[in-house]
Amino acid sequence: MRLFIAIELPGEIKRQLEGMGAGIPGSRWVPADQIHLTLAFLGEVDDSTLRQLTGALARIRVPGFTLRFSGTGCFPDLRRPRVLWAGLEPEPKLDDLAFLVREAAVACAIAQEERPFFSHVTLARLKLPAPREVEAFLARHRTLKFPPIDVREFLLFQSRLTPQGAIHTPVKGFTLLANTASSGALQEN
Ligand code: 2AM
Repeated sequence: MRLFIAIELPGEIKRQLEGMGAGIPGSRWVPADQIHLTLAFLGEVDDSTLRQLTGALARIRVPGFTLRFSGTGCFPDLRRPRVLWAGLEPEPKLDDLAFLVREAAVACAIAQEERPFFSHVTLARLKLPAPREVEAFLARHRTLKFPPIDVREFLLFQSRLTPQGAIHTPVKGFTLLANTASSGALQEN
């Protein structure tokens, strides 16, 4: 199975993010049903590794937290933009969660990127260089804001690649701690 781990976003916000895309040549906008906040990309995972991984993910202990959208940006830079994204205000609990999720993947021998986690929601991938249009887009959405999102769980998703595009299906959800006083650490035993 081709898998990734992500935080699901409210449907209304996904529809608004999807609707932002227009007027940039060579851009492929992520459809609402594929918009999420990726914590880790896993790639192909066999059944026995999947069992081990779900056990490791279930042992992660991070309190729930609130996500706040903040502005837009692009990767790798404004000169050659390839990915447009919506940004999020810094949230240490989200960083803890991404760290622990990736650590769980590595413990199951699933390779992870060396690059540190940078929280973002991918909106579009650009096939052509369009720096001027991208700059106008970023200026237009500099103050992007949505109501805060209470995050109570993260999800393991299957991504099936089809000629019509990727189909994402939740495989299993993992509930975050209700107690906001505890810190992001793996439970002992
Ligand atoms: P991103 O949009 O945050 O980059 C599901 O396919 C998600 O996994 C994508 O939204 C993408 O997250 C990430 N992803 C897909 N293919 C990937 C790859 N080859 N390497 C790293 N991340 C990937």
